[in-house]
Amino acid sequence: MRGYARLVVLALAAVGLLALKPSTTLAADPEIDALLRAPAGKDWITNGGNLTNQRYSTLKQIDRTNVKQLKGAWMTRLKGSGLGGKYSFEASPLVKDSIMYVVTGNDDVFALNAKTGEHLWEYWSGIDQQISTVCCGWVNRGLAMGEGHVYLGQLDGNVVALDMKTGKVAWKTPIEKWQNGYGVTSAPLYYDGMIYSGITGGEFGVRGRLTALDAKTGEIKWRWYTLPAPGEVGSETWPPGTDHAMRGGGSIWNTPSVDPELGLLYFAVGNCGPDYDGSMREGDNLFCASVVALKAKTGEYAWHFQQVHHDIWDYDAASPVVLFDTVINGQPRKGLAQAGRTGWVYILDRTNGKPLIGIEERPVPQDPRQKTAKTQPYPIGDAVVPQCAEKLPGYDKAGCIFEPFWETPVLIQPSGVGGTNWSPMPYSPDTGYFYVPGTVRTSAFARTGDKYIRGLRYVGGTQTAPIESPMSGTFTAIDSKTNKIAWQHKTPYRIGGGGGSTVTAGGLVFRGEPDGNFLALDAKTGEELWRFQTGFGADAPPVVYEVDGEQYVALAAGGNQLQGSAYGDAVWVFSLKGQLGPLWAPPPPPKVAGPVGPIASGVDKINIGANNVEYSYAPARTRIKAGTTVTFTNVGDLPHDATSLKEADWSSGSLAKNESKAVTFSKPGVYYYICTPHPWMYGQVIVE
Ligand SMILES: [Cu+2]
Repeated sequence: MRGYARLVVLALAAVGLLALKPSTTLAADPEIDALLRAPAGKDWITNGGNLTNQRYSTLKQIDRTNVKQLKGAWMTRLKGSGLGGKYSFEASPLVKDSIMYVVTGNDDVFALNAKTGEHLWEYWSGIDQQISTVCCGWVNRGLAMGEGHVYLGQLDGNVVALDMKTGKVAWKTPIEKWQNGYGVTSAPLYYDGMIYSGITGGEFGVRGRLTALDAKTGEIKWRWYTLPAPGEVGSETWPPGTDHAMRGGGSIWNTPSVDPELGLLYFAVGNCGPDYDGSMREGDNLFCASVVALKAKTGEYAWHFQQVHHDIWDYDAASPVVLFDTVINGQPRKGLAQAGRTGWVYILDRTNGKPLIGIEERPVPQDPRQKTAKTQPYPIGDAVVPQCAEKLPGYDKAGCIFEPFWETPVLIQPSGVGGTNWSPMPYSPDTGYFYVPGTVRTSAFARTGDKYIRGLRYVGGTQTAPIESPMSGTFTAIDSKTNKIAWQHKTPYRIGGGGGSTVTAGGLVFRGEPDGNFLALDAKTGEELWRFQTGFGADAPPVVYEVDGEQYVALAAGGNQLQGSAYGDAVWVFSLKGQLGPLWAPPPPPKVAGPVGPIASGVDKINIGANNVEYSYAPARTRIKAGTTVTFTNVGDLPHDATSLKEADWSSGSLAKNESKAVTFSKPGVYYYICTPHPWMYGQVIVE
């Protein structure tokens, strides 16, 4: 209890910080409970730093004046775990009592000495390498901690508790089956004897949910479905007499936050399914693309705010919800903020879900075939990315954020992979700013209509960046009092999809870049103060901690499948006494769109429209020897082709369903190809 009492004093002394009051009844793990409620300091015990998800550290040994001296204290490799093109390394390491716990994209967990990097124990998940329902890279965004365990969710649908001392499995509970389209990629939240876990699968026709488990035993205590059954709150926003809501998506991609005083748990809900086809699901489609508050103990619905009505653009709310306290018009207010794929930050009153600064319902363009909503919410303030697409050759139409589309492709920004995706958004009580990572990209949207088949992709259309169209990012400080831009950097790469940052009382924002650079910025002005090349894609959000009076900043560096950044299995830790210098820069990620994903080696059979993805090549990229004959087979429903983009020197010709064509590649080179009637489909053959 000594640690508990000390932390309470610390929490109460931290004037101006959102110090959540200690519980009146004894918590299941009093020490962790006190740490969760206090501003993050010596330890970093939960994904977002504490229950607010602010990612704000009170440590200030490293500050604006000395950050230039920062060097590597240690770097370690994680034995090849999660090392490869299919993986992303996006986890925030946790640190407690000088031990670091980190999880890789293969759901393997490592305990390290936080001062030296020495390996203490490891947990190898052994997850099935054939999981076919991974939407967006093999990734795990982090761990939770409490009652002597570290907790993780796995891509195979299991939630697992490990003994903190040994890494041995204490319990393992399947919350769903990956074969049904489900998986877990978010860091769970431990709070007062419970583990809260989201679930993914919005692209596989799932019914999203939050699952609460007993932290001691793994027993499932309750589930709250993001898609209402008939008669439940929100069911009136789905067509009556149909079961579209039961496969309507609503993933939870992020770690919830908690206000213990209000007894409320908050999280954001992802896109509706099928993603791009709203024709059969007339209505607002709650609780897709919403922020939801539940009673933390029971899972009872408290309130919601829907960011996008009747979503047909894949506008997930995917970044973690952030709690903050503020003063507006002289009144203290309890705030909540979430950065959306729309490019806006949604700022709400967390007691009731009402807009804190103002969000207006405005009329938007209509397409009756898509059953578009009449109005959409427009937050007052600034968007962090452009919200209108520019016209490109080959496309008839370019539109803005809520432009509808049908079967002819329409270019739209920010698009369902723009704005802020999974990257977290920190908040500093010192500056009053949110630090918002953004992706700038155009997508061509088209509706196709998919048949629902359990466990297969069910997206109803496509959104693809036209080949060689530019992609970049923004990093923006948004003033929490006005929702307006305080400062903004244009970034060379997309940073809204992975990555993220952390802010400190030393007046610094730390953030990584997909090209391997790790940066420190002045939190007030945005001025870049320090930069270090980690040698791998630096796409994970950093964390800050202290051991033996020395402050450290840690970053997982292992690249990101969606960014195309250099993969790795490294954990870098920095301090003022560090001695390690930078590594060579890895190959930078692309700045224009093209085929993404791992490059298959020696594969000479390419299927078009496989796995229920009509507009796709699988594998999209292959590397072959000169002289190899590649067979293109159309297993989709529509006629497609594969035609060399630049040379126009080879083509499969139009292939009807189940037709094949062999193409022999005799000359070495890098060939991009597209489908002539569907130019947003593309693939790559590398001939060596
Ligand atoms: Cu095609």
